[in-house]
Amino acid sequence: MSFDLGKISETLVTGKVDDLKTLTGQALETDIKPGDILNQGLLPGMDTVSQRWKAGDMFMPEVLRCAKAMGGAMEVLRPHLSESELGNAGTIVIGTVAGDLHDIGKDLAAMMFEGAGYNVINIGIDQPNEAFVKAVKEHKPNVLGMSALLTTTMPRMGEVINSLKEAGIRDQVAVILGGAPVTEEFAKEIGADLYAPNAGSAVEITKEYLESKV
Ligand code: B1M
Repeated sequence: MSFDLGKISETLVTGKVDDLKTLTGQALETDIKPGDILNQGLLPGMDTVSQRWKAGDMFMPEVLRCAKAMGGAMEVLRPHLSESELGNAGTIVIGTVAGDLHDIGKDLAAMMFEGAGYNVINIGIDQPNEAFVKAVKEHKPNVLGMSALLTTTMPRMGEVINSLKEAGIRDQVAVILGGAPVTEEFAKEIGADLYAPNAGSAVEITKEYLESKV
């Protein structure tokens, strides 16, 4: 049975959650490999979303719908993906720092990372500094992502980096920062490795950084 994976990409871009789940299920009934459904159907769709968003051709509610559709499709697909097809881009621990309840941008970044093939451990909002350190020790991610939306909570990011140093694990993980008030200068100043102005670029910046370290 032939199946056009382009239809999966197109449906993802329209953000139709149920249609995308149905199509993903139909693709699984063919002889197409689950990894190809991800790599040739879903991920190119997320790339398009990311590009349109960056170009200003798509707005936040639409992007969130697409990310939700991606999440739904991944629920259908995940049980069929082998370990090597799932999360093989790396592992990222991501969370919002202590005192900060904003999670929309952080979750969007998490979904973008998941869509790009990362194993994502989302530790949530209002996470004390120790929770980040604990998660890094436990999951040994390639990347630690922190989000802050308040100028009053941004200092927690530097504190987490210092705690990683004190725990002797700073050099084991790349640190990426995001959130509306965070800037590249701030990220450099506190000793983070990377800064991403938006969720789509976070994935690209991280990918380039990890590849440069191989
Ligand atoms: Co609040 N809030 N809020 N808020 N809120 C802001 C951030 C604020 C700018 C509004 C304003 O005054 N104009 C202001 C902060 C001022 C400042 O510090 N400079 C503010 C304030 C003051 C507050 C309260 C203190 C209000 C009060 O109670 N008096 C309070 C604080 C609560 C707390 O956290 N302790 C508060 C509460 C809330 C709600 C709970 C009501 C709600 C959050 C709901 C939720 O997140 N579930 C809320 C919201 C929705 C906002 C605004 C309106 C929208 C934030 C948002 O979700 N944007 C915001 C005003 C604004 O930004 N225009 C505001 C959409 C989201 C996709 O963007 O999060 O920036 P953003 O993420 C972007 C990038 O930054 C980046 O990618 C995303 C997509 O491009 N990114 C990452 C983010 N994290 C990343 C991580 C990465 C990579 C990229 O890798 C790790």
